[in-house]
Amino acid sequence: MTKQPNDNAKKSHSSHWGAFSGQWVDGKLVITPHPIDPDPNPIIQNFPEALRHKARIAKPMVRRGWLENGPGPDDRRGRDAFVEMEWDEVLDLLAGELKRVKDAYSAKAIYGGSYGWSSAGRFHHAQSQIHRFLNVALGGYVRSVNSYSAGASTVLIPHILGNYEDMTRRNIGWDEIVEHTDIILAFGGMNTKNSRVAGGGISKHTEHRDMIALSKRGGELVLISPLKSDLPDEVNQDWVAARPGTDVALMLGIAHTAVMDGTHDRAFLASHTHGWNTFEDYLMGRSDGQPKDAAWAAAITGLTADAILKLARRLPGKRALFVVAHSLQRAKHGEQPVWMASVLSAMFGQSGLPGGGFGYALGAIANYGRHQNAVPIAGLPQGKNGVSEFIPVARVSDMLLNPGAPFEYNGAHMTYPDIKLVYWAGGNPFHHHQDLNRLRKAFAQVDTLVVHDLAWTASARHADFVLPCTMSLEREDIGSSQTDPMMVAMHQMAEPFGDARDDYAIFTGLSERLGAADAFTEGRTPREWLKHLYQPTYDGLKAKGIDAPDFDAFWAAGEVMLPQLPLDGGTLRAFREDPEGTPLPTTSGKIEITSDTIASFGYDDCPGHPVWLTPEDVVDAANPLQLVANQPASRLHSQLDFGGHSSAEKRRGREVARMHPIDADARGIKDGDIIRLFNQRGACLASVVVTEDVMAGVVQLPTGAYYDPEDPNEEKPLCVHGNPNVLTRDTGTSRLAQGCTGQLTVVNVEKFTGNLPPIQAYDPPVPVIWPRPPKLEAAE
Ligand code: PGD
Repeated sequence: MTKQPNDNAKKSHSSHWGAFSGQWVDGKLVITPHPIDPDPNPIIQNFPEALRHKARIAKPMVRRGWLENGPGPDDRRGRDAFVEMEWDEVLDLLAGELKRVKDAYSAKAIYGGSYGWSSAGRFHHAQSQIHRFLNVALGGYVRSVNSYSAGASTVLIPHILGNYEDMTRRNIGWDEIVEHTDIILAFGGMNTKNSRVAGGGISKHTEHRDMIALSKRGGELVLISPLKSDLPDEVNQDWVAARPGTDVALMLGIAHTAVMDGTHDRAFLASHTHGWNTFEDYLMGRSDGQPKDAAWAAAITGLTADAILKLARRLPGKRALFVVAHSLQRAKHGEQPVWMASVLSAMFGQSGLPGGGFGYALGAIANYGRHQNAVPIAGLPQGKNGVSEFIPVARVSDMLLNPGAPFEYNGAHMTYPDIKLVYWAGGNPFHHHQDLNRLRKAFAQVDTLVVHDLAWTASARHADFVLPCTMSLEREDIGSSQTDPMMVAMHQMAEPFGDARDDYAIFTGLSERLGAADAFTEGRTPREWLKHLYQPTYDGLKAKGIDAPDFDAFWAAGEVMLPQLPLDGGTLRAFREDPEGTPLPTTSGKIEITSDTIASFGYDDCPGHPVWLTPEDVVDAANPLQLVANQPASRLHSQLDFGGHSSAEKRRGREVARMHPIDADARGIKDGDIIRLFNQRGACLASVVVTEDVMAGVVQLPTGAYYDPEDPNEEKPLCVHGNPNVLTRDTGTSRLAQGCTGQLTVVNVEKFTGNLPPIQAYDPPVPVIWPRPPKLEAAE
């Protein structure tokens, strides 16, 4: 493998946020977006400064308390010292601990869900690596299902429409929208900061261009969001600022108006849907005495009844598309807006039409609304998991704090497993999970916590074993996603930082010690794996008669273009055209406006048809503002938070919150001040931008600033950097999906007038000198 950090050649590479090239010029790494990208994501500029940043982890470390006392629950995690170790020593120690847990409790005591986005390369993809390792070397692990992105919709959509992947990836396409759509109601918007990201990589960011093309053709885009920035300014003529979390009430108001006006498509409802009458009884108030009319919706949403009536009356006769962003369902009762948007789509007879109907998370990620590749792409086989137990991914603290406790999920009565060892690679739970003070308690419960990361995330700081891994720039890989036609040869551009190793090398070292090296590596070096993983793509291209480059030619060229399939509207369009011949894979074979299956579960927090449910978090005297904790624009989640672009977007080193002048004035807060956001769960600092682009009553603080507790010895320390997950509630969307609800909560805000505490989140811990355990010395 070539390792030439000072080689001046331009080298191809890729990330979830775009394809690019890197070149060393005068000792500096210069990153240039791929020339075919019309709208590159500026966050690729986080790479150069991040590469050798002090926040990188240089050496394996083990927590002193773990070395002193051995495995076991310990609330010193996150505030303990670390001891540096050499790789052989740390791998021996960890392999021994893995074996101890497996022998004493079986693989059912290992939680390897290890949720997280890690990096774009398909071979070094950390989730695939860790799952393969745990399956092959330890016989399996307790896994997690679903995602923090789409926890509610992943469970709901199969009940009401069919396969989740089919509905999100094949139902609606941007090409058809540009050509056919008359009006988009974008609930939660289509913010290009989100659609500039695609899992696995992306060569052309086209959503912005497509929205402008639609608008130029006369298509209308209506933004429904508390944040004006959730749709590009050029197409944002119609900002409907409904209170956060009230979209279902607005949708019901629109539906009620259509029924009163007689503008709903009764024929389509009769031929293609199941359970309209039950829902109509609810909508019109026949079953509960409350018509969901515009006046009712106005009181909940903060809009006027007239505005709701007018919005409803813009839809009939038009090719209408109802888009629901991921963010709407990342909240309590998040199933409801997704379900209700599908009902609106059916009511107006739009489901399955080109450019019409229901676009779940369109514009919330660039994997959706695009053509699918016609040939397979690389993916590391993960082996077979011998453990059947799982949790919905966002229930991790519940699991660790309540072993053996019952919980409900999608009609099943389940029990939380008793976890002794948690193994994380490629994710940052102290970024992605809610109520971080509760998460700290949860991580204090386990015997052992292992984290591989490239940087000192708070997750790494809470671990017992911290294993430094390479960044994608420091290794070779293949970047590819099923929805992008460019497969990228990700060339190595730099030597590994310090003693960092690839996740693959770390797992190989552990597999050797656990007697599973051959099974894990199959005898291949990383380069041989890349060749192996490229082969199905090569074969697929050949089978289509395409003059495919062999691996060496692909590697030398830096990329290969893959053929793509035409948009076909997926199963929903086929169902629309022939409801009897090609039924949907739902219980009734139709679009389920009422689901008898969900009704049979008897969940009051997710009954058998969409309903308005009052959220758990409502503003009151103690917490008078709604907090929107959304995705950041300056990085992907918490990745490379310390990079150049992310750092430049902060003010006084803090993450930037935004609030309306009315709320700022009421608190004596001025643009540029440092504010303290707080509620019963925790508190954090942020700098503030005062702007009318955020509706009054709302404060917005994006996720992703590294958690930075001022005094980790406190039960609820102040995060001095601006991580909103110290404030969010750790509760599932409902008993149906148990999805993440991190998007919304309620808080209070005040001007921070104390001495500004320093940012320490990027300072590596200073290792302590510690006598090595006698058993290790004896083994030498
Ligand atoms: P990332 O910051 O992407 O966040 O949560 P996720 O855990 O995915 O974490 C990836 C980690 O992997 C980083 O620490 C990075 O350094 C590390 N990494 C990168 N490459 C490698 C590698 O090759 N090997 C290893 N071992 N590590 C690597 C994201 C999650 O957050 C998601 S998807 C969503 S949608 C949620 N969004 C919200 C939200 O909107 N609001 C709130 N309040 N909370 C959320 N949390 C969720």
